Amino acid sequence: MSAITEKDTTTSEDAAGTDKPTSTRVLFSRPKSLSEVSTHYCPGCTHGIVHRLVAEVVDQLGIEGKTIGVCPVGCSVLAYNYFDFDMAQAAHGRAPAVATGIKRALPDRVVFTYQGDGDLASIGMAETVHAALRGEKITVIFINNAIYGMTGGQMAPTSLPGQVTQTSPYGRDIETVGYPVRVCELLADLEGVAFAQRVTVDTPNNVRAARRAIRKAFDYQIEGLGYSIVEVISTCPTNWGFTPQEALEWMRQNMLPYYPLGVYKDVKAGAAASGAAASGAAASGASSAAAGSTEGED
Ligand SMILES: Cc1ncc(C[n+]2csc(CCOP(=O)(O)OP(=O)(O)O)c2C)c(N)n1
Ligand code: SF4
Ligand SMILES: [Mg+2]
Repeated sequence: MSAITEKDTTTSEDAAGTDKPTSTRVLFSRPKSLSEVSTHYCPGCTHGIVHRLVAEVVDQLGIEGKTIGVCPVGCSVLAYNYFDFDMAQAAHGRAPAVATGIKRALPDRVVFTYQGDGDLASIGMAETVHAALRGEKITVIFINNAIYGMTGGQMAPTSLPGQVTQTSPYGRDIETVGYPVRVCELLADLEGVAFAQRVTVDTPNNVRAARRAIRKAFDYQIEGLGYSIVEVISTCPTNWGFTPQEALEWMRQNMLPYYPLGVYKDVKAGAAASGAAASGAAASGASSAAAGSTEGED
């Protein structure tokens, strides 16, 4: 796909006396680390945005030759078709174990997993917690869309209280199935975790904040600081039964209050800062990301 460009408003006269633009400016182009193929994601699905952000960070760092991603089982099972660097495929929930093996065998590589909430927080919860406890020097990109997307909309460990899904037609009943898990809060207490941040991608500012978080998570891995995770509060318009626009609104109204945006652990900022950031995020919800996103572009 060719880049989208804008003609510079500065003009100069040519020989015939006609004003001609002197230059063009690139407004949008495909990151080098994304293959030139269309994705299979549904309209309004945020998986595609997050793919792009990961690819942009890999490009920024110039690490496409040493990056290895691990695909989950879920709607992003085909991520290896979209990233233009090495990828491996893990069985459902096992991405942290596969990433651990790759990183230990090839410590100079930058290794990340890309996992949905069913994959990471249900069948893969043990792998997740133990990889974090071991302080594996891997990065986890966690897509929390509060549902099992690929398999048709069953309840996930992250589905909200009262949320109607294929397997909770009367709404998630916490009396019988318990409470949704807050993964960043859970992992932040573990010694091996260097960085944990929850972001979303519903506005341009929040997209930029999400990219900064992903960049930081990769940086911390490269610096050997430990396990890093970025949780992205995401949409699944198809299984939620909404239009893309409605899905964004539902996410803001329902997910962000339960899953406050913010930094939950940052070993460089110190342990105290992480708790303060998290409780501040809990109080202010989406605004914490919006505030963070007023910083300049990386
Ligand atoms: C061992 C095993 N158990 C169950 C499944 C069925 N399965 C495939 S994808 C999936 C859940 C996907 O949901 P999530 O991880 O949230 O990803 P999403 O599609 O929402 O991005 C399940 C249960 C499987 N493929 N393998
Ligand atoms: S089913 Fe949901 S998560 Fe899967 S591609 Fe469609 S919108 Fe995205
Ligand atoms: Mg999911």
